Amino acid sequence: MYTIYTAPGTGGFAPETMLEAGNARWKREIIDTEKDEHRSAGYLAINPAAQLPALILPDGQLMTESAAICLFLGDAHRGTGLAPQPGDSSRPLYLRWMIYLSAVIYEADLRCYYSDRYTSDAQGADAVRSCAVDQMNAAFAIIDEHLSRHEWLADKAMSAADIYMAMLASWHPDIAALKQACPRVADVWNKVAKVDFVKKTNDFHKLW
Ligand SMILES: N[C@@H](CCC(=O)N[C@@H](CS)C(=O)NCC(=O)O)C(=O)O
Repeated sequence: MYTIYTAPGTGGFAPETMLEAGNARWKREIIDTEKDEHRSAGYLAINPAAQLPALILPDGQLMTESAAICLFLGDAHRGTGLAPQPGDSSRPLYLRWMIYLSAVIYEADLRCYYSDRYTSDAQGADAVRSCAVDQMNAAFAIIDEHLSRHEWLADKAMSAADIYMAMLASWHPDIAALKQACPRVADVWNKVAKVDFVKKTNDFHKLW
């Protein structure tokens, strides 16, 4: 049994779609960030970074980092077809975009939504936020250009990277502007949103 520490609307979304897709045995432990439960001693003992998601594997190991969890679950439940395997020509693209999404866009989201944590200047948060949105837009534009030549991020078939991208797109502070600037990102997001296990996960997360 997997246990995922999560909350609606958070980065638990992508790992949970992988658990659903893989028909894994799993359960949610909901951590209420509004009540600061992610900073409680109990949760810090699980994830000292005070972030969601965190996953306990059936053998008791802890995993954090949403992209790493998706990569792990994609390999552990490879029957889903959501993780191009070593030897598949799509594997390099898959790894490239998973890391790019997590390292560049997720991080820009954190600078946007927690901007006061990224400056010691009491007046600096607005500038951090606006710069983060510019960086998000530049990164989505790079992805959109890639999607002009590839049907999915990893080329031939939907992968965890497309699901992860849909999650990040849904967090954009101006979704109408994102869809207009990046129509191919919007198309992939639409296709991802129609998949049954994604819909089921979104019933809990309500990202869109
Ligand atoms: N790099 C981490 C980032 C996780 C993260 O920042 N999660 C947010 C929710 S989407 C969180 O825990 N926020 C609470 C806080 O930082 O106070 C990952 O990909 O899992």
